Amino acid sequence: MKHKIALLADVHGNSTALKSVIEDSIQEGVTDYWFLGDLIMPGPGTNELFEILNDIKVSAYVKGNWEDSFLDVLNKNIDFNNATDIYVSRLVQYQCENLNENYINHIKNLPLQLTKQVNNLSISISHNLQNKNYGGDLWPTNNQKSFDQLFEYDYDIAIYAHTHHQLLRYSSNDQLIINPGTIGQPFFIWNKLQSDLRAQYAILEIDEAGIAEVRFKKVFYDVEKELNNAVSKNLPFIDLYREMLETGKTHSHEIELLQQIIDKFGYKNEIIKFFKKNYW
Ligand SMILES: [Mn+2]
Repeated sequence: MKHKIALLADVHGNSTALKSVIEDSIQEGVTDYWFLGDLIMPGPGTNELFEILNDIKVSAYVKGNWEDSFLDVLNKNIDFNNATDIYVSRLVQYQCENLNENYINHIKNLPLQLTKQVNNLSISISHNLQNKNYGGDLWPTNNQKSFDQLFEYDYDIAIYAHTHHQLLRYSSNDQLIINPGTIGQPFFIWNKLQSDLRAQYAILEIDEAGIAEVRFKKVFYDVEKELNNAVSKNLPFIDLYREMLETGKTHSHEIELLQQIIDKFGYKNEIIKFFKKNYW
């Protein structure tokens, strides 16, 4: 039997980009969808993102580091004097004010890794490493040894995401590694590539003979529409979101800039109030 699987990852709250990718995948005649994590934040998307995944009957969803950041804030596992923690907490507050409880529970129950058997191929799906969904271990330019960590078990193919870079390479033993890139948050360090910030995904086709095709795609979406969506929903840190979508640049670790925004909008006090409510 022929399987045509769309590999989706790193939506980061961008429902406009996700919708464009789904439309493209339907035209491609995709038969299955796997999602590799980082669905929400910092963009404005909330329930509609989960509804889209339900509509397309996603058959795999593994937990990204942003889903874990979401859960860390729910567990109040944050430092009030750390600007990045306040940034993430304010985004989680936005989610909690919008997100249905069943979707919050969905996030709580996500696995770090899934194994799929397609025809005779064993395929591992994880956000980053199978037991670690954060960190820079699998950055595209890292050494072979880092990538070989994906094959502690005898998988034929390992699929990961997290680095927001489309990639195809092999393990030392010639097993296949695929990264479908990012739907909602593309960026490139090399200037000339940076100008193309279309939504990314990949299609993996497996037939009776084996791996028939791996195809990396880029899909246009309406950035203005997504930014208008963010404005209408009063997304916190919207200027950072705008800059990210327009230029690919992120500032979530620039403490001084974050602190200025936090002070300007009084976000720290909002977080303190939010934690007192404790309604999840
Ligand atoms: Mn990630």
